[in-house]
Amino acid sequence: MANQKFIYAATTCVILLLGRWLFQAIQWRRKYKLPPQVPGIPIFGNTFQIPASQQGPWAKGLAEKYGEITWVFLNSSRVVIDLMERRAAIYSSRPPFPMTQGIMSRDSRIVLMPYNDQWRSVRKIMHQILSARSLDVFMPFQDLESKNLCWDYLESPDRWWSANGRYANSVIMSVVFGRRSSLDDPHVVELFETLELFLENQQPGVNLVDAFLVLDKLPKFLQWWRPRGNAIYEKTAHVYRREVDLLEEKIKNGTEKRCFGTDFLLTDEVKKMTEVQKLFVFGTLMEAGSDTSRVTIGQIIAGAVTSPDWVARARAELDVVCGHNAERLPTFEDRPKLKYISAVVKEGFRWRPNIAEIGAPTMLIKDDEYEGYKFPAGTVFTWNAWAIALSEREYEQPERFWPERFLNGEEESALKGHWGFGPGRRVCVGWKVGEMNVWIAIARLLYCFDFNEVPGKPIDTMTIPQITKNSAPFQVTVTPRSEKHAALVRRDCEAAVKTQY
Ligand code: HEM
Ligand SMILES: *[C@@H]1O[C@H](CO)[C@@H](O)[C@H](O)[C@H]1NC(C)=O
Ligand SMILES: CC(=O)N[C@H]1CO[C@H](CO)[C@@H](O)[C@@H]1O
Repeated sequence: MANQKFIYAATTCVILLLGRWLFQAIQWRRKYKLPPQVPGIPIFGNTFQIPASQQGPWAKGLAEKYGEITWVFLNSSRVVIDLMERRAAIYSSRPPFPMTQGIMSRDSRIVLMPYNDQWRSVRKIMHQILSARSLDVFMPFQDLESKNLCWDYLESPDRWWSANGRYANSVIMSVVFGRRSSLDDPHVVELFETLELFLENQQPGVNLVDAFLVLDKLPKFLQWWRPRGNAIYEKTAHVYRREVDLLEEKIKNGTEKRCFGTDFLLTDEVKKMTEVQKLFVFGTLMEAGSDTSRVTIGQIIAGAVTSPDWVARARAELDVVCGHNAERLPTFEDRPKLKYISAVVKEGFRWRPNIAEIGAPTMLIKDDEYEGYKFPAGTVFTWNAWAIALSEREYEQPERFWPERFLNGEEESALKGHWGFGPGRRVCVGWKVGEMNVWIAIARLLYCFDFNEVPGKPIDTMTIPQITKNSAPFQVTVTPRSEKHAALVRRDCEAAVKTQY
């Protein structure tokens, strides 16, 4: 009986709230002029029609059907530049996400923070460690860890995906915590699990309350998603806290290695933060710094397998610089002579936008007009990453992995010519570090290894899954280019594997 009463009360609340929301939505639509809307189920709009995965192709179809600006999706670079970059002052906030940001992140994940002082102060901290000035700090770690990566590809070719994850994670762990991570490190596995939980829950349509903010007004005990959100928060905080605790213990013991974390823990900024805010600064660096690089390296390998023509041209360049007989590994100093590799990396970021297939939503904070449309404050915008990257209006032969398109004198401007790191003021704060992670890894892997399709397991590059529970998103065989290349890896990479801190 009590149970029935509860359900009755909950249903009534939901109906009342949605009714009021619908009434307000109708009034609101009379006041503004919006681009064509996507037809959907009344009240629930498009939420239920957004597929749980493969949103990229879905959103591209949408963009083709409903014009240059849909309510949310900006489907050309021109419009992304006009709004999200030129008018960044009002297009850089985030809509509220009561589940993923509120409950799961205790309002402390920078990527979902509104455009406010809290965002500015966290962004500043991250910028200090990730910006161009600190590249000298990253480079030696990227050098060492990418040697370890080559070693793993040689010794455990079946675990190439875990090796990518270890590589990217170990670079950021070294800089932030002063410690390396090992292949199949359970802490790394768990970190990727918590990240995937976040990404999964961030998919449109997964959490009703994030699409219908009105549900957030339900009394807490009626919010059926809350216990699940709290459990995810606990798991996430535990994974972050474990690393921070370990570092603090080393500092207490006087056995720490100087790193970003040791400096950061002594700053005034950290003293102004709550414990949770502090954890999420560290946690975001670990998460954002690891997954994106492992995915991009994977995408480029998929590009190498499915269109080997460009690999031959990349190798020709590498061989001129490093020798035709596996004389030495490419290094960062070779960069001016390896323009083609820089173009390969840019093409990797463009070719199949990763993580943000449909961009990341930003919220307009002031009424605005653009090309005859009137947008109210609160409208949500996103750059339609997949649609733009694969549009013939933007790129010649967009579906082709074709590094030549970026051999245009701007090879070293990693942000130009694609939206892989996002637009405007919310642009990825770690773009330079991410780009260098991918660059040195790809230069060395292409020089030393062949990548081929596994017979009977062709790679469908349009549907490579983004959330894979720590297993490889596709299959590939990895073999050294020659016995000499294998010998080079053994000779030059073993010391890196043995290095400990
Ligand atoms: C290698 C490839 C990487 C790619 C493709 C990538 C991509 C992105 C994208 C698309 C966004 C959202 C941008 C927007 O909302 O407009 C983003 C944000 C962010 N990225 Fe990256 N990222 C990469 C590497 C990194 C690294 C290495 C770090 C840090 C160690 C990092 C930290 C962040 C942070 C903190 C944000 C949130 C920024 C904010 O909201 O102000 N990323 N990244
Ligand atoms: C710190 O010192 C204590 C006592 O000597 C020891 O048990 C602990 O393992 C040390 N912790 C670290 C992280 O080195
Ligand atoms: C890239 C893309 O899909 N562009 C479309 C954007 O919308 C206009 C209509 O306004 C279409 O003509 C484009 O094809």
